[in-house]
Parts: sequence; structure tokens; C-alpha cells
Amino acid sequence: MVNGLKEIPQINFEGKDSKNPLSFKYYNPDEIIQGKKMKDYLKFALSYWHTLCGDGTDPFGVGTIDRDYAGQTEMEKAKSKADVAFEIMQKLGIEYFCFHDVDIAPAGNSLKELKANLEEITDYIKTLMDKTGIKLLWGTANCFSHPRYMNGAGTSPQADVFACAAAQIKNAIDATIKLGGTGYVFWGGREGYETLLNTDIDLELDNMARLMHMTVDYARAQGFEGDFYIEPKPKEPTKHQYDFDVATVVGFLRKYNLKREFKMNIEANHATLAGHTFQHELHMARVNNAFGSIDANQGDLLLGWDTDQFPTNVYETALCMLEVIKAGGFTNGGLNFDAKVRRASYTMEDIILAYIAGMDSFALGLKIANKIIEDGRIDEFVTNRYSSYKTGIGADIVAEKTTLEDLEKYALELPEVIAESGKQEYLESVLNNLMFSL
Ligand code: XLS
Ligand code: CA
Ligand code: CA
Repeated sequence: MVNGLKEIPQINFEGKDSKNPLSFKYYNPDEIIQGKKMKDYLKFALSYWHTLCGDGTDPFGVGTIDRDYAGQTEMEKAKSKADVAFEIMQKLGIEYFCFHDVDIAPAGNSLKELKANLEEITDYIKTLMDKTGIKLLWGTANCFSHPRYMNGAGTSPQADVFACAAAQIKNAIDATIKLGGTGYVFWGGREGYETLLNTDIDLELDNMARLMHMTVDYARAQGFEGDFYIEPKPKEPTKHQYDFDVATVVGFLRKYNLKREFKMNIEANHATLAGHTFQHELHMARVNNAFGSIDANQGDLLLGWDTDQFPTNVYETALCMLEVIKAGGFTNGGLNFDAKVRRASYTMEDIILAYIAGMDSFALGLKIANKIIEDGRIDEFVTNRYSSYKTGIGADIVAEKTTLEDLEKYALELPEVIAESGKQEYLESVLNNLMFSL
């Protein structure tokens, strides 16, 4: 039976000098940063799957984390699980959560059973939400765990499997709307391929877009006003996933006329798996007007898989929050901790300590990002670096007033052109200076 939670006190802000492990050192929810409460800037969310469902199983061993919730039936256990979820969120002051259909509802033996279970559990979760004021950030359907999805869901070679995915997504949309969710996520779990010898990429991608159009049409007709997100990931579980990274997904959305409806849910660990930094992916989303929400975690750069660790790297959280501030902050999105404790961190206290570490790391990140903006040296450097496009020939290029011939005529008259220093090391030292003002 899951235990240890009752003994854990409410987690409060005690400041950076506190040695109490069960306290926030940097996350001070009501502190004002850039005119907003810290908690409204950060909009933390609990991920139901890792925090309530994952038991630490790995390919070499059984679970180490107790996930046996009180109750005789699967539904009773699901309700106890929800009670635990809400107690964790209340103790940490987390105001949002995210789920897959099968995280909250027993999967049962058929799609019909899942649908009925989802209806019952969402009634129950709604009462917990009303009681606590906790809100749903986003919902999604798990269209990757069931064996029917072994070849994909929306990109399955079998139409019946595609139909099952559509049914699951419809019910997950209904659940999201019922619980007042402000987002719905598509993560392409098995939407990719293992070998081109058996794959029709052209049809698979067209079908994926068809499923997304159907979902948008249905959800909007039901009154859903939130955001749709695609969560890019380059690999795992499939060798090649179609939603490889932000740039690939933006191209897909443009091709299929979905760009207006979709934004990105960017996960730190997926960025690094794609060979990018977290900041790169956020920046690409921002400049493509597709910044939406964040799955906050970190990977282990020495490992090639999705380790989904709680974020503690403050360089990453600072540069992440810099992008978030520059994107104007979150609207419907937030920071979902898609992170799990290590297999050896198996107690309830470990889960709480992990969230404290993650929330404090993002609070620090937000404060540093704010400092970077207020300091202005980095932004000023970038502005000056491109200043030649503000006047003269540069302004003409940007205004698209020049031809190749015009530029040849201009260039041939120039004295020797000397490229300017990029000053990377200087800028990195400015960042250190802002991060570590001891
Ligand atoms: C897996 C993904 C998944 C999505 C939601 O790697 O991170 O958990 O966020 O389906
Ligand atoms: Ca994720
Ligand atoms: Ca992940």
C-alpha cells in the first residue's frame, strides 16, 4: 500500500539558507517577477504517469516503487490513486496536472470498458478539482502501450487500428473538456518506423494529419478553446519518429495546413535526444510562433535514451525561462514535470524531494532569466551584432528591395570587408557573472 505521504508536511518557502530538506529554497510562489507572481510564471504541473503510475521497472528488474493503491476493484484503486495525486499536489502547492487516459482510468478489457471507466473517474476527479482548486493543464490518450499499437496508431498500416486510436483520442478529448483542460497533447509514441522495407511513409504522414484534422474539428465543435500541442521526439520507442524536432514538426504542420491550430509541447530530454539543446527547441518554437507548453525534465548526456530525470541543471532552466519570458510567458501552457524518480529513490519522500528540486531549479532559472533581461548586456550585444540590417544596404535587403545584381554592384565597390568577432567566450562569462554573483 502506498504510504509515507501522511507524514510529509506542507512544503513551504524557507529561503536559500534553510537546511530543511522539506522546504523550498528558491520557489516563493507569491514573489513578483516581471510583474507576475512566480507561480503564475512557472505554472507547475504534476505528470500523473510518472508520479502515480511508474513503478521503477526497467529491462533488468521488477518495480521498486510501491504503486498499490487502496481498494478492492480497479476503479476503487484508481480513485485512491487520484486522492494520492491531489494530496501530493496540495502539499507541494502545484496547481495543475496532466494525464493520459489510462493513467487515470483502468484500461479494462476493451475500448468500451475504458470509455466507461474514463467517464466514472473523471466525475470523481472533478470533485477533487472543485474541492482543491487544482486545474488540468492538458490531457492526452495513450496510443502506444496497448499491443494493437505496435506498428503505430495514427500511422498504423491497419485502418482498424487507426479507428481505435481515433476512438481513444475522442474520449480523451471529452475527458479534457469535462475537466476544463486548456491543452491537448499529441506525442507520437509509436508514430514512426523501424525499417523502410515495410513502410509507406507517404500514406502514414497523410493519415497522421487526417487524424489531427478530425481531432481539431471534433474538439472545436464540442467547444474546446484550449491549445493543441505536438510534442517532438526523435526516437524511442521507434527508431525514427516522425515528430523528430520542432523544425520537422513545423514543416509538417505547414504542409498539412495545421499550423494555425497547433503549438509545441517541448520536452528538455527530447531536445537533447534530437541533438539539440533545450533552449534551441524552445527558441525554434518561439520564432515560428509555435511556443506552447513545456515538459520539464533533463536527460543524461552520457546515455542515449529518455531518462526523464527531474531537472536540476540551472544553466538549462535559466536559458529555458529566458525563452519563456521572451515568448511572453505561458498562456494555456505550463511546466509539466514529465520526470520520474530514479529506481533507487523509491520512497514517497523521494518523490516530494524530487519535485522540490525541480521546482527550485526552475525558480532559480526564472530569477536568473529575469536578471539576464534586466542586465541587458546579452540582448544589447545581439542587437548590435545585426545593426547593419537597420540602415543602408542592410535595410534594403531586409525590405527585399535588392536584386543579386544590385548587391554585386555594391560589393564590388567595397573596401576589404572585415567580419566582426562573435565574442562567445565573453558572453558565456557574462552568463556566469549573472548566475553566480556570490
Ligand atoms: C514520452 C513522452 C510522453 C508524453 C505524453 O517520452 O514524454 O510522456 O509527454 O504522451
Ligand atoms: Ca513528455
Ligand atoms: Ca520523455
